[in-house]
Amino acid sequence: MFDPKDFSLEGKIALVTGASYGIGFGIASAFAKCGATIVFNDRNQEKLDQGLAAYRELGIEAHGYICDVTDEEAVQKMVGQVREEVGIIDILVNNAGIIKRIPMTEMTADEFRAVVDVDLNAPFIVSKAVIPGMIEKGHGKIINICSMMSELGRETVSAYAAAKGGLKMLTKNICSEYGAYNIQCNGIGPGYIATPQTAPLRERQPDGSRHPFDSFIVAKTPAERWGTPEDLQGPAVFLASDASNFVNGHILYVDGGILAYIGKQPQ
Ligand code: NAP
Ligand code: GCO
Repeated sequence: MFDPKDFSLEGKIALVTGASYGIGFGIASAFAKCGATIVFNDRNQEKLDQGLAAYRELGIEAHGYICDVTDEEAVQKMVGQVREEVGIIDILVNNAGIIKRIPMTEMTADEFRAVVDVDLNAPFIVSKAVIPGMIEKGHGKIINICSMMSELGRETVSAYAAAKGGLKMLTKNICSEYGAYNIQCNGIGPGYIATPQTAPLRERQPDGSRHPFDSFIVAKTPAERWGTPEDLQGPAVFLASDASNFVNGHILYVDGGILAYIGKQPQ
């Protein structure tokens, strides 16, 4: 029988990677409001301290760790430390991500690898570290932050699109491989969200007018606006909660309708 408490995250421990600010911070804050204990990481002390202060401002006592998610040894160490200091992780959000906007024929193989390392290899590394604890506990939720680029391409983002397309399939594979252990692995595919990652696409022109890409996104989105990290909070809570226990291997696009829309017709 339906119980609204199924949406609660009371008593759950959630690790959100790269969550000092941006989408990760928004998702972790919502989890905390629903009762979860928050664990997050960043690459350096300064950003970690900024994150801890931002959580405190919202009344959230988050646990912060310095860890580069591409470093398997460091990730294993962090997950072990979290287990000792906080407890076994129930919810993992693979949020940390980077983008390099470079035309493919000008991109070096090292630049391509660097993007794939953070956006695809790291979700594998962190999930691998966390899944054994979830099996031990008898349940687990993994949410991979995918992208419009899990479905679509565009100029300059070959590495990002390849990684986010791969992340969609890693999501389906974790579902396939660990669903029998009561682990649900789903993805969220955000539309264009106003965060530091997309700031260059929204920079004002010297004459004060909108960046052409900014206007393009507003025109391409039926909601006629950029998304915010807050737009992702409800969907993330749903996928982290018992309310979604039979939802597995799904990518939930939260995009104001971009993927449904062919775009404005020429006048
Ligand atoms: P953001 O503002 O650039 O934040 C990214 C976060 O990831 C930062 O905290 C960053 O930490 C962290 N990070 C990057 N590399 C890391 C590493 N190796 N180890 C640990 N942390 C690392 O990005 P965002 O817009 O919030 O995006 C969050 C996620 O959503 C990404 O996966 C992104 O691809 C995805 N996404 C974004 C959009 C969008 O429109 N904004 C849309 C779809 C999907 P530092 O401070 O140390 O750099
Ligand atoms: C870009 C953007 C996107 C978004 C997002 C869309 O340059 O096209 O950065 O890739 O960040 O992932 O869902």
